[in-house]
Amino acid sequence: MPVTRGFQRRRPEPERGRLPPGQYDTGSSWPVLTAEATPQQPAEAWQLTVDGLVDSPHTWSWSEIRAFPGSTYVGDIHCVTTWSKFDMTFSGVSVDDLLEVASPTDEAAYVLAHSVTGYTTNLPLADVTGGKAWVVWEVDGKPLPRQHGGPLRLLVPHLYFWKSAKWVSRLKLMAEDRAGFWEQNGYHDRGDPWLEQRYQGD
Ligand SMILES: Nc1nc2c(c(=O)[nH]1)N[C@H]1C(S)=C(S)[C@@H](COP(=O)(O)O)O[C@H]1N2
Ligand SMILES: [Mo]
Repeated sequence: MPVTRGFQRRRPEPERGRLPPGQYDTGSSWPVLTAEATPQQPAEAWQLTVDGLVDSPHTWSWSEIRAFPGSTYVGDIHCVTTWSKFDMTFSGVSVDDLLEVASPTDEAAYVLAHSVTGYTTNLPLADVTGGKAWVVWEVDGKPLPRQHGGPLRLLVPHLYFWKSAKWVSRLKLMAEDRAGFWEQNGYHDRGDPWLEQRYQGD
């Protein structure tokens, strides 16, 4: 169907309701939040493993990861330190595509994401399936900068951004939930920005 132009009034963007409670718009700046030293391992040496409660544990090389059909997220991100950033474009592979190869067992209910640095973060399996999570290597059409988790980071934009592990190297599927780095240090287990789940007990 042809697109009708001209006489349709363009609706303004619905800005109201876009910021989760307690968040502000960081505008064009993109803060860097890193608890550890930035790893220097070259991209070509990068590997990504999906293991734990799966029928086919799998490790992909850098070139194998990038050979997956591409998948892009366009939207907002929300950091627990109260900044949100609108209209980001991240590209990589959908976690669904990785899990289709690895094939989680019936017992798998949680994921612990690991960075090469030792940083970890835990997620319910349901929060990384159904088109809600990616492993990305591009932002705004360019390689993901090192300080922002390049060459490879997890992206789970519907949860606070600490769940999006930078320099991701492993997704381990588990039957039980196991607290990651910030979760052990008082952050909320799930981290839904719309429910303002910042800290344990929120
Ligand atoms: N490996 C690793 N991943 C991490 C972090 C970190 O310290 N180490 N910080 C988390 C937090 S608290 C946030 S808000 C985002 C920050 O990503 P950015 O630095 O690209 O903005 O990464 C998340 N992933
Ligand atoms: Mo954060």
